[in-house]
Amino acid sequence: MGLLEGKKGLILGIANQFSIAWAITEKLHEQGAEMAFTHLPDGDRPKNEKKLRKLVDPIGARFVMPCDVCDDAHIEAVMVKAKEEFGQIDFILHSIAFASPDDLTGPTYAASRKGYLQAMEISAYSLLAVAGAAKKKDILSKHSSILTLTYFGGEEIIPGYNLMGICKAALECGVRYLASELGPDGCRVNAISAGPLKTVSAQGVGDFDQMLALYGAMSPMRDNIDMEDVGKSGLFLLSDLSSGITGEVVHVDKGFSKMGAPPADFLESMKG
Ligand code: 0WD
Repeated sequence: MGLLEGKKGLILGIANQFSIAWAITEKLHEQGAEMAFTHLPDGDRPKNEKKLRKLVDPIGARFVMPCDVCDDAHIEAVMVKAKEEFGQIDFILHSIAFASPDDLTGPTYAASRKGYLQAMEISAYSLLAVAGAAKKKDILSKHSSILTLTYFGGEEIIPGYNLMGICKAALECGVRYLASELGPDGCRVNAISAGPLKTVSAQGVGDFDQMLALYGAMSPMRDNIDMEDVGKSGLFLLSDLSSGITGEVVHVDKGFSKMGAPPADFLESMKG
């Protein structure tokens, strides 16, 4: 029997097959989870819905709905549908972030007020909004788990991560407050702080290839993570295997964030 047999959940943030949320979804599906999915609303051409359906229809998506997390009515509609379809849910995966390139690529002191607010709304506030809407509809089961995705640039300075680092700091703090507020209902809230992975969102972050090279050379494992690594950790945090863990930011980064100085072989390679 799968780890998630009989468990139901919502997945927010699959853009395509390279999305982190898809890697986690595949693991959840292997373990028997039943899931529903949201995508960014489409304009005239249904490309987001189409890309998502191509992935999730074959694994038995219970429903697929548009949801712009900037719109409370969209979030509410998803929760209403989830209640109709599932009654209660056992997990929510929030794998969403956005900052406009104009505001992301410059120094943080040059970010526009509007860009800052938009990035914060989509990348940090949305977790509170989604968790709040689920609580209001009373759809979280007594042993539920909410998981979001963050990055080390929210804890320490990562040149190029800029405004998104500020958003991730807020998101991680939100994880802790939500954990304390939803804990009495039996709901756990955690984040995975993932090492760099080539996805659509990652393309907006400066010097991405250099970052991959740095992780490969400097991390304790001298390696980068892959989708399998993040998928398995997502499964762990959304399942009962992590029943004692809440309010945590779990680093899935081959240990990069634990290094206080470069290892000797890295320094040696700099000489050559
Ligand atoms: O290296 C990486 N890729 C890392 C990503 C390292 C560490 C953390 N992360 C985080 C990201 O910051 C994000 O929070 O993981 C999360 C997922 O990122 P991803 O899988 O790298 O990115 P992607 O496949 O682009 O999915 C993010 C999605 C959006 O995709 P697009 O490409 O269409 O922007 O977030 C969704 C959208 O599907 N999204 C929204 N969903 C609802 N409402 C909104 C919105 N307003 N804006 C973006």
